[in-house]
Amino acid sequence: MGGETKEQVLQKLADVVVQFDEDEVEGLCQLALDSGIDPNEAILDGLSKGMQVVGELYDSQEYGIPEVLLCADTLNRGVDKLKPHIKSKATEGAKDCRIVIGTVEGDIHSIGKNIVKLMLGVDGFDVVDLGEDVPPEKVLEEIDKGAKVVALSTMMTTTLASMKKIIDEVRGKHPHTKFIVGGASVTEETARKFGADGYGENATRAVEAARKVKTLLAE
Ligand code: B12
Repeated sequence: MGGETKEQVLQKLADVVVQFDEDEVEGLCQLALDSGIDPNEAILDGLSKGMQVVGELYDSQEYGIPEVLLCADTLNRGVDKLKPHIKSKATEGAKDCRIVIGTVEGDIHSIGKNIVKLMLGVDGFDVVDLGEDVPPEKVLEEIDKGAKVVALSTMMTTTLASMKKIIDEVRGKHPHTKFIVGGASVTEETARKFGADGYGENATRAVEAARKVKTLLAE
């Protein structure tokens, strides 16, 4: 590993996002790959860890929106570099399970949702991304096309009500639809209160929740 431990390389990946060093990120991702680090881990324990620090810097007003956006661009460039190297784990039957994912109405945060989308895809699920600011009607259209699982993300407390609205409206028409939810403003307790079938505080847990929900569908 050229003298560097795995922890050091992961730390560098986190730092490059915090420093929004777009010119360095691809080289560091290559270093991670050459060092034998699992690209999944490089995303979750490297690049995403950096974005968490960015969140703290934003909260403490050391970073403003322009810096945060540059950090997000850096993270996305790194993810694009690592993506082709992720080996699909292909959970059995996952490709027959379509998951509709989106960030709820009123919320435009996409970074966490996109990482969850990527990891669900890697696990073999057939993922349809509705993007951000998604109203209930858009979700309903996908349910009508055959999706049975919906994954909803929100980062803001002000948009938690939109999450509940989607769950209630979809369940009103399609009571058997399964929901998994997450995002910084969502807790396990909120998920339970909203009647969601699964919750994940990060992308790894999101995949675990999706696998569990898939088995519920089979019952
Ligand atoms: C990046 C960011 C932005 C970027 C978004 C860029 C983009 N393309 O996404 C920009 C600058 C545009 C932005 C804008 C705004 N933001 Co902002 N933003 C953030 C910030 C700094 C980081 C969020 C992030 O990307 N984290 C990194 C990712 C990897 O983590 P994550 O999103 O949590 O995702 C993980 C998990 O939550 C989970 N997960 C996520 N989704 C899902 C879904 C499922 C189904 C599952 C199971 C799991 C799961 O897995 C993910 C991967 O591990 C946070 C601060 C913070 N501390 O979080 C504020 C924050 C979310 N923003 C906030 C606010 C208020 C805003 C604005 C209203 C600011 C403004 N005044 O204009 C606008 C929003 C406009 C709107 N209508 O949406 C607040 C929300 C406060 C609240 N509690 O309501 C925060 C918390 C900052 C703060 N403390 O004030 N923001």
